[in-house]
Amino acid sequence: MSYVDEMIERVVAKNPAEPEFHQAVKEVLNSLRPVIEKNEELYRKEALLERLTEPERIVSFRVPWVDDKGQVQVNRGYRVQFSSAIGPYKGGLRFHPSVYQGIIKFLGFEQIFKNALTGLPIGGGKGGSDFDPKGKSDREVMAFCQSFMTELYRHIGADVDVPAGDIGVGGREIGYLYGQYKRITGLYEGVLTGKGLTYGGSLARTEATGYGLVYITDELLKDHNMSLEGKTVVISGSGNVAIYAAEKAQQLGAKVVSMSDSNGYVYDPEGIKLDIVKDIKEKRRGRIKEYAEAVPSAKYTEGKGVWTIPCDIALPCATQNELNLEDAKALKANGCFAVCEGANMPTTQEATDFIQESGMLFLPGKASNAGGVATSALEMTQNSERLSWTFEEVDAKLKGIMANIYTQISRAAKEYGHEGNYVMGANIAAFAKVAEAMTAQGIV
Ligand code: NDP
Ligand code: 2IT
Repeated sequence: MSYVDEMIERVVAKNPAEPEFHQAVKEVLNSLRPVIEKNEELYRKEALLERLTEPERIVSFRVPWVDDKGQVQVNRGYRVQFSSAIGPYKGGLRFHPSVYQGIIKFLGFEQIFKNALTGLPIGGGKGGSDFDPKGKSDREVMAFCQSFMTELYRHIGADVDVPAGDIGVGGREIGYLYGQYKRITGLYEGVLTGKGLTYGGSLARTEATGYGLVYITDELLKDHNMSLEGKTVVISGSGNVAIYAAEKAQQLGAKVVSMSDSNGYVYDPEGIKLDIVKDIKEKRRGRIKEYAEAVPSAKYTEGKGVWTIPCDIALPCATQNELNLEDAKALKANGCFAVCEGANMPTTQEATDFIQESGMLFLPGKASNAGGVATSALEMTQNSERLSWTFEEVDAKLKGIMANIYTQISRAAKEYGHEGNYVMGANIAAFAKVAEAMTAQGIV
């Protein structure tokens, strides 16, 4: 049996009941086949793939807190420190009721490769909790964050492991987490990114993931002699990534006609008015349904179905496996020609295969959403030199990083005879860097 097939069997057997982790590992290993086959003997001897798929460390901990009624609640917290081959562990924290070890491991595994593509010295990690911030008061969120950090602080540090936001973790949560870290350790250091601008945050970090997604989509289109100008775009989600993807797409001349949340989606043929979405989501923490109540041209539909809206370009920016084979077929039938992932693994494997086989363009999240973590790394740099760069400086660097990622992944795909297969290109280019660093550092 080939080394890759052996490894896939081993990962499934050793990590039972973690389907998202299996899915992420299979996608990476399957696309690495041509590289692994070339060096099979060496990699087997070094157990490179065994080491790559085994996290360096996982911590799981109790998070007790008191709700507004005086009732004690208990959640479970996680931090997966997956790989420090190319730098300190780096990756977000997700607070969502669906969080369990398998989700954090899939995200941490993806993060290794994504971070490698940024060209910056950051390793792969991820963490979070099954805590649901939805409907909680600010005091409850603070109580949870303080309790979470009271355990997490001992595992992290500016040169050790630097968490940030993800689903359910935005500026408010990062603030509470940072305050508690500082209180316990007495250190004012860049231990978290996505911080507020008054206490060490970087300009453009809030916008970075969404902007970066659109910058690399623009690179992809340019390479295929097209542009965003006049294109119709459907975006799922209405959180941090979705909002700033919509903003940049509009700035570049596209028309965004739809956004969603876990309850349903809105369709606005006149183009989404982002100030209204921002007011609902960023200020009032409301539901996307309220958009249709405020905008007469918009229609709200309960449930999934955002991918049935005709568009040229689809940007899934909500969560894993939100775009399945049926959705992909609907997009294709309606004339969509490009799917670029803003979320982590939003497209199922079957849908990805269909999209690629049917000749649509496809950018995998580990390349196309890397602008967020790249800008986090720029925040770390600014914290280390105790300086703050201007918005324009950070944005220009982000744009350069996204262009460089596009060049790397398209070149790697071509080199291995799979031109236009950016999944293979991303995995191969990222693996080359991580594998070289692992080999150089010996058996650790
Ligand atoms: P937010 O919490 O800001 O927004 C998440 C959005 O996705 C919300 O609209 C939410 O709807 C929706 N959503 C979440 N879970 C589900 C679900 N199970 N089903 C349907 N809709 C869902 O998160 P982000 O925008 O930060 O993250 C979105 C995606 O982007 C995630 O996959 C994340 O891992 C990825 N990502 C984020 C980066 C960042 O910098 N923030 C960087 C790179 C990737 P609702 O409010 O109803 O829950
Ligand atoms: O998935 C991701 O890359 C993030 N949630 C951002 C991680 C970070 O450290 O900025």
